[in-house]
Amino acid sequence: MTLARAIVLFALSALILCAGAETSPPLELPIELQLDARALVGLPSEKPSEVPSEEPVCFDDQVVIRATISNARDLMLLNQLSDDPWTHSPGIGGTSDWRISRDKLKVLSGAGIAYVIFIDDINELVQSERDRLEQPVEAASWFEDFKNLAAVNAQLDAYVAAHPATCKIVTAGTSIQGRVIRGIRVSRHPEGTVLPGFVFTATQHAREWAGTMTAMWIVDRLVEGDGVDARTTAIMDSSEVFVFPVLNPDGYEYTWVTNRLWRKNRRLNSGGSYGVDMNRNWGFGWGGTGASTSQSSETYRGTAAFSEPETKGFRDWVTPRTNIAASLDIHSYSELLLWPWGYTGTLCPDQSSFNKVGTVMRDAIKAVYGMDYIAGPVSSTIYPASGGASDWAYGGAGQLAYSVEVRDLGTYGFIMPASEIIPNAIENFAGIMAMMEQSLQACTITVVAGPSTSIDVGVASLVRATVAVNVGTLIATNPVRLNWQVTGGAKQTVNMNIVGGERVGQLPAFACGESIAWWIEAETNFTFTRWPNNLPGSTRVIGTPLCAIEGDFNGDGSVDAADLGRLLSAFGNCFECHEDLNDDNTVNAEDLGSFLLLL
Ligand code: 0X9
Ligand code: ZN
Repeated sequence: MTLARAIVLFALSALILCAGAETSPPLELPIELQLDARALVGLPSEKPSEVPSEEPVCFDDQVVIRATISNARDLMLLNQLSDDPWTHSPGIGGTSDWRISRDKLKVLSGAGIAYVIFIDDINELVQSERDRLEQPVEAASWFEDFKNLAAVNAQLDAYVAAHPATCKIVTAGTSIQGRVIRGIRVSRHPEGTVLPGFVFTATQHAREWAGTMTAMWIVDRLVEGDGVDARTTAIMDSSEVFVFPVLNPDGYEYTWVTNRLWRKNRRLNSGGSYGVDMNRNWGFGWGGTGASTSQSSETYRGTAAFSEPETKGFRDWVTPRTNIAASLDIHSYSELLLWPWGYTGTLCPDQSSFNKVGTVMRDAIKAVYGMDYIAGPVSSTIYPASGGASDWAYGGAGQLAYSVEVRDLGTYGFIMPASEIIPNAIENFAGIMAMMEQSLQACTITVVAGPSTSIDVGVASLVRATVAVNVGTLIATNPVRLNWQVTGGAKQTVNMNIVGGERVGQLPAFACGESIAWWIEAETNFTFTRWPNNLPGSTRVIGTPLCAIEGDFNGDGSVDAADLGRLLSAFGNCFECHEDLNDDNTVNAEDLGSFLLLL
């Protein structure tokens, strides 16, 4: 083949590889600025409908810049010049990243807007990633390169097949195009066990592929580390973990097939444009600042809170799972660790807890490779954004809800090199472990006084404990509870009231030969902590001596009126209880008759 012919073929293949203008519509300005911005450049109030392209979208002659926004005019101008802000709703006085045609750069310069080119040829980056992914190479690890939806789903199935005792597929509804929103439950305990839960979600924003891989890494580390690594084993001992690697499956598929830089879901809006920004559609503070009412906007909030089947499906899956202590919604890029609120600049009621746990997470991330994630509330750390997932997960579902923007810092943005998948996942998993460990230590329960292994028959025992709250706040009603269970009997609970700075409760008197399991629970707005160990089913066991004299239920050495009282109050069904003298599992007139002969 001659060189000329090769060049022609190459050019043709490039034409076939992708076609059409890019389809991402520009970000809308805040509502109050929208009309002015449009009027400024003589645009109508709504943009023309997007024509969906079947061919892969090209990004010819486009660059990604980081611009310094000095005033509202700069922001309006960038919104008019760029079809795709990569960092959203940038504040005045800060910098933000934009994908923009190279020929528009001179307009920016002319307007005195300072910028730096971060990605000189975004089309080249997208095309070379595409070429690479079309020719998959034999890899040592599943995590060596990005994976499409089918591969993600197959890998979830593979985890279940390899670890059937700990992994199970869970589903949270169906996308607008009918794809099932799949997740995986990882736990050593059967479903329905009372235990704290954690939820990890990724890829609400279709193009944020680094998040998908980070979520899959969580599953991988949990199943591989269980029984091998002490900290992972401890998490598996005490909790259940849910991972949903792709919350926006339609959008994700679309980024693999058609438009690598697609962000929203794939709803066909009434005006003909596509997509609702799922992370503006959640129903806590929905409809406020930092979300657009314009259908074509990259931050379009949808027609109502939870108008989208993806957000609604996930809400309906989460709502009954009140045991979920903490969650993390994974995005890219910018290396930020964020918490509520996004919809308002006001600090949330649990700011100090979010800050405390968030700081441990940030430090854990940094300890791995020195990456310095900035941690803080969404609104003040990046920008106000209403309708975000973590605002709902905290405000609507009571979780210690974080979101993270993983690597990088803009060098490649959404097109993160494959070589960064594993390091990025490793450092974020360190933060995730910290999040789970901190949440599990929500309260420190210390027993000051209580029965030891054996107690006297017929004597009540006092339990005194101190409860220090580390994360969250104790719930208003009965937050600290003393529980016990006589072998074969039903669980009993009393509230532990505050007496002199301690929590005090009383175990009742037990009869001869009874064995009792007891434990303490402290409940915060996020989770509950259990003593003696913070593990499902953990108890302290005590016993009573076997009484020598039949009918001496309280073990005081004589069969008397007090024992008669105990027998009468035990009337009814009773499994292996002492008062059941003829062992027929009921205390009734027959036992009374026998007892009267013993008096
Ligand atoms: O704007 C967003 O939705 C997120 N940034 S991104 O570049 N990935 O689009 C930030 C989300 C912050 N979290 C909440 N608003 N809850
Ligand atoms: Zn995102």
